[in-house]
Amino acid sequence: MFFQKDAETMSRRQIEEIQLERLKWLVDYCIKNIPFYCRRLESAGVTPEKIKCLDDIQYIPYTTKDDIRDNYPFGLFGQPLKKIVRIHASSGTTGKPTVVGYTKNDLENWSDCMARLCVAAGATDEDIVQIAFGYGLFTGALGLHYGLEKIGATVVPTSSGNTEKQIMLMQDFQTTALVATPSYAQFIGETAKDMGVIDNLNLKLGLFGSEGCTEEMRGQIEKTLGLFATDNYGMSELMGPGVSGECRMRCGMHINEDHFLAEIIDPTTLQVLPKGSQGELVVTTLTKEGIPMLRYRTKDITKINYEPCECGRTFARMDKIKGRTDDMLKIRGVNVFPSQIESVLMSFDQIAPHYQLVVTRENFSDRLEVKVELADGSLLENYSGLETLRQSIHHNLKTVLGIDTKVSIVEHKSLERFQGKAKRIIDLRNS
Ligand code: DLL
Repeated sequence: MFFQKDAETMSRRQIEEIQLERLKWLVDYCIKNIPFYCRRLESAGVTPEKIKCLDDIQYIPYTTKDDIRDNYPFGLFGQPLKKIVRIHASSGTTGKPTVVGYTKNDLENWSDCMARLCVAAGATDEDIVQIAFGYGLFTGALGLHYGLEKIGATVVPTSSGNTEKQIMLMQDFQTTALVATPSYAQFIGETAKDMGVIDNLNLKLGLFGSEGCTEEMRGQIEKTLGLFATDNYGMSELMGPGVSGECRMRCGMHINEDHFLAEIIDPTTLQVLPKGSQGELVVTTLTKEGIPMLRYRTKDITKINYEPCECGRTFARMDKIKGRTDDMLKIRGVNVFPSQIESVLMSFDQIAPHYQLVVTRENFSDRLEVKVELADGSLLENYSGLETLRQSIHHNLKTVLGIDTKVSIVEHKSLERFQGKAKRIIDLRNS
């Protein structure tokens, strides 16, 4: 099933032709409408005429989150506020949020992009969908909301939180699809089990995203909630959700390539890497008017496969996000991605899918503590069982990461649960 079959099954040549035409339009649009880009492009000697093929994108300088912050709040908007019909923002960990604006055309394109990915995931007009992303400045909830309405699904905008009520409605409405972060979906499953109502749920599909989730973690959530889950990727600066998402084959997230041009670069040398390499994802928005992005550095690590997919879609597929260049932990010089740790932990039945990573520095040396939570109380009184478990986790982590960690086992339900994106890393090295 397709939402816009003609676009979603174009040949590679057609995709590239559209991308080139739109890229030239974009450069012209940015020069005419956004003084910041006009200056940048002028000093790099870039004009629309200079863009003769897609590789010429390399003449265009990268844009970063700092550029958006430096132009806070509306400095990078391509249209006067009169033409901006919606504003969203992403909460940074420090300082001012990153503010983004949408024209009417942008909202139309956004809901089309989202509708494509929802249909690719298997959603239909028969679905009753509970949206458990937080509504508000975060793009997740309204992004999915309009896409799902567009395909005729029945949208229930519960927002995040109030988990028991969420579960009550899920039973009463016989909700068939859940939109949430994987960590919140996991918490909903745990709560429904505790309430003794997990078997009353009628969920079939999970449209998850906005944070990383290993295959192992996804498998656990699917088992608990009895659904099939797809991963969806996006970011506020680029649009929100709707940039890419998995189809039923689940072999990569299809990028809406007629709206986004993706490149992979080496985050250190900033060189564009050959097709198929792993590196930092850089995205150029090809149709956005509100706040277009030229070669935006996402800091997300992935790789892109350009082979057509068995589902019939021809849009390239990006791998699950391996991590971010800035949440990659450097422990005694070794790069460690939280997703590697999650994969190891998920292979142990005795522990729950909740963990916390605490990094400290002692005597000028980094120390990584991995706190894991017991799945239930059965091992609590069994000291030697606990010690054997701790040693096996320690051993497997060492094999995968190549470094020593301190493994601490804590009681069931003692680690924090999340209603939005999980925050599992506590880095105390600079405090
Ligand atoms: O998280 C947009 C979104 C909402 C995507 C709902 C999917 C579903 P931001 O809050 O701006 O936007 O955060 C963007 O979240 O750079 C990634 O690091 C991370 N991220 C988003 N989706 C995924 C995913 C939304 N599927 C940042 N897997 C991005 C891993 C993800 N990380």
